[in-house]
Amino acid sequence: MNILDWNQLSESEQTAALRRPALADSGRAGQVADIIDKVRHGGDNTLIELTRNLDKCERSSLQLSEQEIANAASRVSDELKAAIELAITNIDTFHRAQLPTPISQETSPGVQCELHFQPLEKVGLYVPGGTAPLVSTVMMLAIPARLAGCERVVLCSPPPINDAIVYTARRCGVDAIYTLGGAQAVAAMAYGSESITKVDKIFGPGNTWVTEAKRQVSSSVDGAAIDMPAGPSEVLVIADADADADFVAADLLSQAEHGADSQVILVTPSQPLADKVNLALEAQLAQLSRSDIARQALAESRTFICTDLAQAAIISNAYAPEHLIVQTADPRALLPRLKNAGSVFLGAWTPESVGDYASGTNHTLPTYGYSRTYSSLGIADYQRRFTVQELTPAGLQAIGSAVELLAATETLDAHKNAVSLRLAKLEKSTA
Ligand code: HSO
Ligand code: ZN
Repeated sequence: MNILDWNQLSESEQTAALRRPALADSGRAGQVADIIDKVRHGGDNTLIELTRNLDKCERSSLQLSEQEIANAASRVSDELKAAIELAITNIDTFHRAQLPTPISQETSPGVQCELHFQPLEKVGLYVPGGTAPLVSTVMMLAIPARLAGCERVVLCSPPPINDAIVYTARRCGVDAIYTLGGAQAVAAMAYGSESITKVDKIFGPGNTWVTEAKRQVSSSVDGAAIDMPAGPSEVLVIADADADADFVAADLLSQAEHGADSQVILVTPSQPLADKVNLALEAQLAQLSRSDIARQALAESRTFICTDLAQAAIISNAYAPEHLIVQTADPRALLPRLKNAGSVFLGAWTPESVGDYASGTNHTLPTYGYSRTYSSLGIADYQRRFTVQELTPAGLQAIGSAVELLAATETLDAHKNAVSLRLAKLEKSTA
């Protein structure tokens, strides 16, 4: 990785060095809009035809039958099932703990204000296929959906749908599984078809077709909401001189292998550590099946040499990474200085991989700097909150004149009247 001395860079060079590569306009907006339009009007027939033409898969029904689900499950090894069970237990435990408690608060005597939570009724999950079948993503998306209380949870994944994805979806309580991918899957979930449920919100990662389709359906009133804006995956590692260079390199590579557009950044006050990490990267790259992808990602990645860990935190905060790994002697001491990270991994024994799969936290995280304002996926994303209020006559008498005055100040007479009429009636009845 290219090593840069942070303090030798001008302010504008520092800003440029932390800038993510521009997201190439996929140039697909028009094609995606066409697909969405076709699906809206043509329903299942169009979906079957698109699956035949785009995925080279011939099916008369998009939904997996019970028999197909059972067959897929029988092909998953017991060992993998046990690993899935362990991950499910931890993800369930951590997300269950997030279930919110309603609030009921008397703000002044006779004025009761409440905050309630309600699950979204129907949600759609998208799980990519391709070279890396993301079984873990099924758990990360479906477990909170079920815990939040969503009534219907459906899942789309492109053909040939991976057996472990099917098994995990069923195990996590997904109601219907469709072999359907790309923009057509997003369109089908957003608008519904004869066999596919129209959902309120769509969750999950995808390629540029999926991302563009999610963007389009979420900006249409009768489409569907989406989880968060998408960008390439990224990690920033803060490491001190005594960090294990092999561990640091392994963590950088685990992110780099996701895609050629993944970004990985190392920030360290130690030049010797930076050099050791570069050597370790070379050695480990040689062993990776996806070394081509990782190498491309590393070409766009960099190491910054900084003054100390306090400056490392400032650099990380400015970048706002999706994942932040802290491999220092006392990682927790740095935590109060850390802002804007999607998920933080403390210490040498906490690789990002554990959060990707099985520690219990969600691996669906804001990327591309969105960690400044967006949060890691959780129960809250599958629920809506709303308020309830109820006043007694005494409660209205206590705050009524303030409301009247505020309404009058805004010259909104009808607002004022709604209170005045009632206060007058109360006065009459007590006179
Ligand atoms: N690191 C990815 C999630 C993932 N890793 C899935 C492995 N499988 C984005 O946070
Ligand atoms: Zn990962």
